Amino acid sequence: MSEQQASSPSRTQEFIAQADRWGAHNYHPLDVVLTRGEGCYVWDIDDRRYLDCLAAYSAVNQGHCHPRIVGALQEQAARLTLTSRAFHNDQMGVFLERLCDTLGYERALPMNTGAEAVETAIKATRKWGYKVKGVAADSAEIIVMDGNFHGRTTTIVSFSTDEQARDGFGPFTPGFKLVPYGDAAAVQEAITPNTVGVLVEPIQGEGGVVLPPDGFLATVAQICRDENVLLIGDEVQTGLGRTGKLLACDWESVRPDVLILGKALGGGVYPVSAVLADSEIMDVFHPGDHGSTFGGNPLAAAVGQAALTVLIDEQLVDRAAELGEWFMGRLRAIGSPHVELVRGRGLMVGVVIKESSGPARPFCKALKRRGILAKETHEQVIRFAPPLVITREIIEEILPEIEAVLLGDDVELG
Ligand code: IF1
Repeated sequence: MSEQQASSPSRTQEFIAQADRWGAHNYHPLDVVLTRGEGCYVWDIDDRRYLDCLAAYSAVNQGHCHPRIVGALQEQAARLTLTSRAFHNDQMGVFLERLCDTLGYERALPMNTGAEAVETAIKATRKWGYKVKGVAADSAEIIVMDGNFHGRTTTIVSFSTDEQARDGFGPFTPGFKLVPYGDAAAVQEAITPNTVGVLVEPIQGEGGVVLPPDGFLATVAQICRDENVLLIGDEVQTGLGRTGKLLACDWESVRPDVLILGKALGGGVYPVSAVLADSEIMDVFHPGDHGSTFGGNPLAAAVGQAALTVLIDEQLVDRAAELGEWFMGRLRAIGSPHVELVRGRGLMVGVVIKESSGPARPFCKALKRRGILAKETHEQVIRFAPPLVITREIIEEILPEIEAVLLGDDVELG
């Protein structure tokens, strides 16, 4: 590097400094400035290519800038983007019918972000508790799991077990009961006459790609049926093919009473989320009860339709199932002394780094230097969750790089 180069900040450093100067410091991103995305790949401002193994936390299942989804966005954006729900539009009903048909529910309530959909599901469940189950006013309880992640609103962090997610954000919303994730007996034990719902992620993503014991979801679903309690499935991250099934709940043939979708429902180009339920639950909502400026807007509806079309037409669910199992097998076969275990379902994979080898972040930094973007979660876990359009060839191509890093090459251990 020349003297001049060494002294003047690189363009990457300039972009990072600008974001740091003008933005709130609520993230600690890797030092990479991205400018272009296509399929499984993204490029930084110096035209270096990276394989994206995070897929915006499963919001880019269909790959970056999928032409059919971008095309739908462009076509609709040139015609009608936002009407508010004060008026009808010619896209929302078509999208909601498609969504309900695809997922097998009678009704859907469209929102924008995952957290808004989670909040909507909480409101629907509480209102069902009061108006249908007959729970006394303002006494509804929803059972939630240790290690949960459902978004960042003050009500949602009210039941987080992550201290940082709560620090400084009280007072908190009451009406939630924590039980250990994966412990169906504890769910049974926590139920009272005021229990209206159980909110669960089929696999805990941010919790570190944690799978519950086999049968947990099915047992909790049976408990909910027996106790007249709604099972609320948060499939914002695990849904829409990520785990090798359309929904992660499908692995145990469990049908949540209230289903929450987000992320990939927007095809990686626009925030689209939704809550799905049958009429007996969804009809607790009456005009004026709930809503959102952008919820169900024609642009989101057009993008959501295209996102579902691509998912189905390109058989991304089956691809995640086939490639995921094979990929995890190859990662285990590396036999790295730094890897505790490899866990996951489909293309939602967690590589747990041994405490003795230090945190996962240095491994992610080494992966970045080798053209692979992955993100650590909860200190010890490297999450591999590429777009579902990835191919066996692409994985074969990057496996040597992953192997070198997992064996500690170029990693600041400890
Ligand atoms: C960030 C985590 C993942 C989710 C589940 C609801 C939501 C999420 C199961 C809320 C969102 C995102 C949030 C995003 C990073 C990412 C994340 F690290 F924060 F925890 F995926 F694990 N339910 N998860 O995973 O959806 O409101 O964000 O649309 O906060 O940086 P949202």
